[in-house]
Amino acid sequence: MNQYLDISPEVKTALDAGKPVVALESTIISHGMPYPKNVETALLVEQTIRENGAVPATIAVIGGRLKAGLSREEIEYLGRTGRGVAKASRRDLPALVARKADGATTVATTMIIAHMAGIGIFATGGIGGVHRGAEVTMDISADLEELAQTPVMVVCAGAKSILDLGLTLEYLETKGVPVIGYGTEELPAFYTRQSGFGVDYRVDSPEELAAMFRTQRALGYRGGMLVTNPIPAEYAMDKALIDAAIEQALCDAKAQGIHGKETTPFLLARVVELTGGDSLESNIRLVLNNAMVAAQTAKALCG
Ligand code: PSU
Ligand code: MN
Repeated sequence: MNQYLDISPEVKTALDAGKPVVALESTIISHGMPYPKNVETALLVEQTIRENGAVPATIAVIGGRLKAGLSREEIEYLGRTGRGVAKASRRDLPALVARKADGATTVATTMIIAHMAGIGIFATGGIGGVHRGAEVTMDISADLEELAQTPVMVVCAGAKSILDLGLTLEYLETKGVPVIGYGTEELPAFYTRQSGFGVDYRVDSPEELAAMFRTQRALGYRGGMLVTNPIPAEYAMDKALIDAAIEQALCDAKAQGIHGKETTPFLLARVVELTGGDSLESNIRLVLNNAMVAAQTAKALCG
């Protein structure tokens, strides 16, 4: 086992017994939602995974240790400290570990640590991708490179249109990452069920997701798989309303000169402010929905 990795006793017992485990990220806790909703949501996501027959492993860096499986206190700490905890993507791990610091893990880093721990499936809200204007800024999330090289299935609700969804799909195609629609032929756009872009394959059951992932492993591929699961219709947002908030958030980011790793957290927080919390409720619902599908798929993978 990696010398910097700590697997919680509950997660370790489950993994040793071949029981289903689902990884969860912590940037969504510290940088993706405001306190205390972030902590409530993180605990509710864990509960949803348990109710669907799997063990949750929330991932973070604490005191320089790579943690797979957090205590309630650790989740509370990450949520309360919020943006005071470093956002940890792939390039940040060496510094944080060497300095014995704390970090909230992005999709990329959660995949790295999940894979180290032997966890093959991970549920979250939305992934990072190719930003609008990336043909000039070159702002492309490290999440996409991680999907290209780390064998973890990521269950998300697509990506927010703070990104260029078309370019994000092109990038994933180039990198050989299968993009699966769960019960849909269209890429979901996080707050809404449709984006106007098609997915590579539609899959309608956890068993079929498990079969595809198993086959990807058996083929000897090194990369992962992206499962996009649309937000339940009753929680989807009005497209015009959310598009207007995103446009405004993008304008504000430009006006304030936001760049680099601050871009995504800034846009996420600004959209929540502009929509008066409606988008936060949708965000919570879609994460719970992804946790359910991931837990069911983790069970199918063990069966
Ligand atoms: N998109 C969301 N919610 C999030 C994130 C993205 O809708 O919480 C977080 C995830 O942790 C993701 C990270 O991995 O932002 C991407 O950041 P960046 O674009 O800087 O790579
Ligand atoms: Mn970026």
